[in-house]
Amino acid sequence: MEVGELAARAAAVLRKNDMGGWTRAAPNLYPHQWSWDSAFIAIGLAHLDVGRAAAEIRSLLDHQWKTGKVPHIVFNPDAPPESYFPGPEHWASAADSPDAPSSPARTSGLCQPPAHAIAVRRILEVAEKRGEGVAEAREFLREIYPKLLAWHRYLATARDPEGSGLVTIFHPWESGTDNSPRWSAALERVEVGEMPDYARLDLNYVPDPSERPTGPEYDRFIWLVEVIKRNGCNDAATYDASPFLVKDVLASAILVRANEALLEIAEVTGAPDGDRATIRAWIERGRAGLDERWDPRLKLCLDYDLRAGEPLRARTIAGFAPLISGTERPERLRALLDALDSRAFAGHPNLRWPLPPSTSPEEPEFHPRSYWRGPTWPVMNWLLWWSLIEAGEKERAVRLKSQGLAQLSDGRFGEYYEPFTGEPLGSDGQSWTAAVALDWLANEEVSEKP
Ligand code: 2M8
Repeated sequence: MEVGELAARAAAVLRKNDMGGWTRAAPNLYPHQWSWDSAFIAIGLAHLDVGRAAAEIRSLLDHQWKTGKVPHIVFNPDAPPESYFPGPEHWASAADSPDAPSSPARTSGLCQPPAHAIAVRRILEVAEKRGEGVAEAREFLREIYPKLLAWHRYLATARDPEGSGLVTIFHPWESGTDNSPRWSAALERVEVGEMPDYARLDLNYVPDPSERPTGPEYDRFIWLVEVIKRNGCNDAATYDASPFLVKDVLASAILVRANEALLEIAEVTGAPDGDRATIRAWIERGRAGLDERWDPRLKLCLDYDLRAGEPLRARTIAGFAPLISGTERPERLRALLDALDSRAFAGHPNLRWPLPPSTSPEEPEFHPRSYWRGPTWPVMNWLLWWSLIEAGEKERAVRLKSQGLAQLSDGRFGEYYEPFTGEPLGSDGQSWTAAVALDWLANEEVSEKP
């Protein structure tokens, strides 16, 4: 498909999923607003309408918790109860928490990787590049800065009481890579207790169950939600009680870059020097924390299980965390690029396109159709492309982008793709897939009005 046509189709996906000021993650499978999806969606929207991109982030942050937490889902009040599980009814106790937002729409009690400041800065960058909406974008940065600062402070404190620089998560959903083998060993240690029966709804929309998490995984997911609810969605209590307590290197790497973006936002908005010193310290601590989790044999960074006191050894896309955060060590960048090019990732000879699968095909738990256990995710390709540019690896970045666009050239904007056949899997018309396509295409000097 010709690039103008692809951009027009991507814009149409975002228009179709636009619920009036916020965007559902997918037409049927995900009828609500998801936190990190919104960040990528805003990046795509910036090329269509700066005001609408700002509204995407604003509407999410309108539901920020009093602790600074940005909820992983803001529920669509008009979505029928049978559309998504666990929905607002299941999370009703989250609304009862003294920390919950007073906004009328309900939220989940979890959070997701903090890509939002990266998106906010990009809204201004895109406006400046296009010469349109610059004043509006700057005004938005001023408005949103305190909320972003509170969000990052929450992650640096409530989610890192050890001061390790790494984000602690209480649930695989908080990682955004739900059924990744990253979490297998930690999940196996979780014993599911007594809880009410539940019915999954995701398989109503994705008929091939091999594309979604398994039943035993879902039991653990729902049990962990139960534990968090029983602890009143209170961070300190959940920290003490949750059988799943891990340091997430991907979220931590995104936080490092988000803090860099926040520092620039602080410059633009003239924030106090004290804030800037704090943000700089967070960046330093984040990079140092990731350094500690480096595995020289795998040439990847590993998550850490706080309950078992050991690293979680699985070769997944999250292992590229130091590439995403940026590293001051040239030899580490070299090692990461070698790993990326190797048969374990984008160099595997049977791939349809040389794009890194979410889990290494050499990993025993690799499954080419199963969600975060193998398929290629366009949003991850975007993140790696952007990270390669930040690392000064422009040629590689150009190659990755052109392969990433080739993958999307059928115009279906799948949620994820079978890495060997290129078949789109999960949901079609996935908002963040369309959004990253728009950002890539705009960098090809193509833009479309909504
Ligand atoms: C997927 O996760 C949700 C739970 O949060 C689900 O499977 O129901 C993940 O891919 C996650 O990263 C993403 O934000 C969400 C919406 O696209 O879907």
